[in-house]
Amino acid sequence: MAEESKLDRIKRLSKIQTNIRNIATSAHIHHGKTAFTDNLLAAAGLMSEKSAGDLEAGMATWQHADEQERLMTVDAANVSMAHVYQGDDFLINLIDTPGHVDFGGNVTRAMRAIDGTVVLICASEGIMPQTETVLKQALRERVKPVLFINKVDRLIKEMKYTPEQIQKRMADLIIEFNRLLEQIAEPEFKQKWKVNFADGSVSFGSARDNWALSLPYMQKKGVKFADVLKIYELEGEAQHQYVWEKMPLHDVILDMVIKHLPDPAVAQKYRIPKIWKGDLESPLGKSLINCDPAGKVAFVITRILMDLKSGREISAGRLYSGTLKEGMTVYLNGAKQEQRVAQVLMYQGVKTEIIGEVPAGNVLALAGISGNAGETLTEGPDQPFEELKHIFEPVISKAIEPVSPQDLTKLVEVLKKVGKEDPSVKIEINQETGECLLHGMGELHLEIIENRIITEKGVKVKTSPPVVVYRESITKASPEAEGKSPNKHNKLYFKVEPLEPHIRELIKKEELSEGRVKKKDLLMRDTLVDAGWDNDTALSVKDIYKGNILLDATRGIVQLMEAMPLILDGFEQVIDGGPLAREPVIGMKVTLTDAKLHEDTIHRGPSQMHPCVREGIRTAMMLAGPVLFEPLQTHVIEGPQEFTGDLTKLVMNKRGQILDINQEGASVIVKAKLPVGEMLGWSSDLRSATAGRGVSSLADQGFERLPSELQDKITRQIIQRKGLTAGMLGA
Ligand SMILES: Nc1nc2c(ncn2[C@@H]2O[C@H](COP(=O)(O)OP(=O)(O)OP(=O)(O)O)[C@@H](O)[C@H]2O)c(=O)[nH]1
Ligand SMILES: [Mg+2]
Repeated sequence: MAEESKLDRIKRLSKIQTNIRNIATSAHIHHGKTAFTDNLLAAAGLMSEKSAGDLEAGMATWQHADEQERLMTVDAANVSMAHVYQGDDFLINLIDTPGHVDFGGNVTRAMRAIDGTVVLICASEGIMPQTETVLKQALRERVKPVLFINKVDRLIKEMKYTPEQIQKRMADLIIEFNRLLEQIAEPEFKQKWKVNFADGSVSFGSARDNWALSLPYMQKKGVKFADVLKIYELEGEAQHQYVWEKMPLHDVILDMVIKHLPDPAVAQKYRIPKIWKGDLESPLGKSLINCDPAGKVAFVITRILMDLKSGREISAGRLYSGTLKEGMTVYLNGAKQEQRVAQVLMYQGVKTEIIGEVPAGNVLALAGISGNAGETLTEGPDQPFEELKHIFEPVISKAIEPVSPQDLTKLVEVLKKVGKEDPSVKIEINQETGECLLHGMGELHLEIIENRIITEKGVKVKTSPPVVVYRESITKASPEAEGKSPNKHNKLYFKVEPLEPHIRELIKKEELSEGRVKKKDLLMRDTLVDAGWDNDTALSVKDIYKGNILLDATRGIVQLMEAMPLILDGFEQVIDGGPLAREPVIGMKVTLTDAKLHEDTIHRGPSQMHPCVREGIRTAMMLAGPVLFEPLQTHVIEGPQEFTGDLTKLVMNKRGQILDINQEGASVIVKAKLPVGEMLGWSSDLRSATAGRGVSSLADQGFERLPSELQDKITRQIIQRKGLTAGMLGA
């Protein structure tokens, strides 16, 4: 019999749900995710074993030149491979995620596609702020973690630890990891998902040197803890031989992944109720819970790639239910259109291969479909999955323009593609002036995007220096304010007031879902009543948009139902650009108190209703103590102790606030909150303040009121930069 090809094997395994694991790597920047992924690919015969984890030789998952240049992962990379484990064949669909926070949106989206993740921590650096963030991202999607303590070679070679000290260090890291998990996880998983050394849900090793161990594996193979030291008494081929025989990384990791991470059918039972809010008793609901290949199709796009050579659009994602076949027509619930699946692809290593059809429970890719990341594909209109929302928002912007003005149309086209490929960048194109704005997560993010537009998309562009994105909000309740339609036939009355902080928190934590409320939402009512609102107010919510709420307190106005979609449009327009400087609005509760509407729909179309709503809400806002909010970031800064003074000075000079100072060995760890507006050029400032030895990582981000003495100055700056005129501002 002819030997089964690698592709046929993947095809065969894609149908055996119990033998599939959909997983990712999650970690703080540079803790070794890609070296780890390379190791697994090499063992599956999908890349040369010799260069696995060898940075200079190039990581197999790095598809863009900038990743090799900067030696860091930017895009999440999907790979699939088959492994034999204890005589049985398994399909591992793995997503290697980036560690730099600017690319954290890719992590959020990857979590939707998978069920389990290997969290890596560097044995020497330990748990870092970003470890906490990635764990949050995983648990939010009910993705189960296992732990790999990487870079143990550093404890041996650099820190000269004894085996006892190594063991102690690992025990401490496990305790710390579990404490974190207990803090973040939902009650149901707090205990269940703790990792431990004894059962093999923790392993340790060195992805660079291709070895790993876990307790069950050591027992099975008769490897002793002290054998770890022997690795580093050997060199080159002898070392390679030794670890390959006694403790090959892939074998130990597969042991951990296959035993402790769920197959798709097991995972969907508890993941679906969290990420899909439809009726679980409906046919689709049942099929999703059972991961039924014979059920109706439900696929979520988690990543869009434009093929560098052909320019073809590929949509990678997860199939939760049904079977996707080439030629099938599917419905995109976000775009509200039908499209035809031209090809069904699966990954083999880093490449996509045409496969014809794939059943539920797999990570795969489609050609012929053009949607946005987060889109739900079903057979005909159906309940979509919950929105994929990243924990941080873009806070840095740059204006971008083509070097030759005749390239503007091309640039606009390219920007639309860029926005699709990377939903963490927000593209704003002013239709009248042709001005294009890029909003991104940080300076590096925008730099990478700009370079890719030039090198990969072939448009020569220039950009403005980066500026910070502010927010507008209000400080007190307003009296009722009126908005009139241009034809004077319609009048709307609004009140605005600050939204209670605990309600904002509920929206942030997604316990209150954003979106327009079409029919009575009892679940939302209960949540709001529990939070202290009365029943009627809770039932009057019409829209939750970007952290703001619109309530309808009117009674018995005949035409209001009909006019409501236009009123919500107008509300959302105000939220996207407030009265002070057209910056986005946060933390506001708007109440529609009364309405006088023309009987005839002709007199209350969008061109009448939109300005009417905008005028009403913006007038109310101007009477409610409007202020600018600025983005602030909490950073954990680490440097040698002798630089403590320089570090605190640096923070103070940037209007920063020190939250905590701790000493750990020879290092000082400063936790500080800094305004993003003062942080442009932060990495080089930090380097010069600490002779290149300080590092900082982002722990949190939020918006706070800009100090009073800066309100006018910054408002004027934004107005000038945007070229806004008096007539365009205020109400
Ligand atoms: N000493 C040591 N270094 C390692 C080990 N694994 C990875 N590295 C090094 O750590 C650096 C980062 O490795 P990567 O695999 O790119 O880490 P990553 O987590 O994918 O990085 P990002 O994707 O940019 O967050 C490289 O210099 C690797 O050679 C290890 O086990 N031991
Ligand atoms: Mg990487």
